[in-house]
Amino acid sequence: MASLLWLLACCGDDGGESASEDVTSGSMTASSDDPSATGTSDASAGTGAGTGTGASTGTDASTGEDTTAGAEADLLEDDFESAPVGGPPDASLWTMALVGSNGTITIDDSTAHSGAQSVHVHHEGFSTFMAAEGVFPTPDNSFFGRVWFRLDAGLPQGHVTWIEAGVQANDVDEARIGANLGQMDVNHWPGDEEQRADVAVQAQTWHCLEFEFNGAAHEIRVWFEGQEVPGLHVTDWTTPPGGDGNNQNPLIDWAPEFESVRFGWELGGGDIWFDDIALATARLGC
Ligand SMILES: [Ca+2]
Ligand SMILES: [Ca+2]
Repeated sequence: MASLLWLLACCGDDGGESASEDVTSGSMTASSDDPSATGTSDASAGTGAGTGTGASTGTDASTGEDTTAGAEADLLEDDFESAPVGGPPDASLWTMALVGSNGTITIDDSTAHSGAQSVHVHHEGFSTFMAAEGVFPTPDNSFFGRVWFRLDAGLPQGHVTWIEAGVQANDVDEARIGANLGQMDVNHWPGDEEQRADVAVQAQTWHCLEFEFNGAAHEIRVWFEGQEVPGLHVTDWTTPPGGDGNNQNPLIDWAPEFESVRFGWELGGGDIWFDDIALATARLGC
């Protein structure tokens, strides 16, 4: 009976049960829409915003943290500037991984973090991903990533995944970064262990996300706008102190053999853009 009660109390995969966890409109409003921040032309010019990391965070402290990173993108780097608009991303870097999808993944020049182009994932159906597989295996079954992402809407209440890493087959053995219940989350499958944290994601705004999948240490770390998100630091998947999650039982030696890292959208539906995706053997910074 106790386990039944636990099941009833936990696992908000459908996102529909916790209206009390409303985290809309975070207080850390960025100043990136302020035209005085760049002083030239309009926001669509892009290049100024691409170098001005301070504009997206607005704090000297976070800018300082960025300078601690800065490794080379020694595994993969794509600014989505060379592939034709309206077509798929560079096939030498990306494998389409659509499972039960009615979505699309296309190069887009309507918005960009760097240059004039980004990649737009429009998701309907089950799973709409582009996968980087040629970089694996990586040393010690570990790697870092950095991506700029832009959501059309804010963080959804339903459970969705935007980045996942694991074996090549979908939903077999993987770790995920996405959102649930209006928070960002990290999530493990199978098992559905989850940790969540409040992160000030704004609609129609480019944000920097960094991650580390450390398969040797069975660890995940996540940085948002150059600052680590403690609630998304995974070791044994138990809910961290002061954090949110659905697991109280340690999960040991959980890391998959990383063969693929996928960017896109799984579950729910919506639109996300990615730009300046980079993978490396050390932390890159924004
Ligand atoms: Ca670009
Ligand atoms: Ca998946």
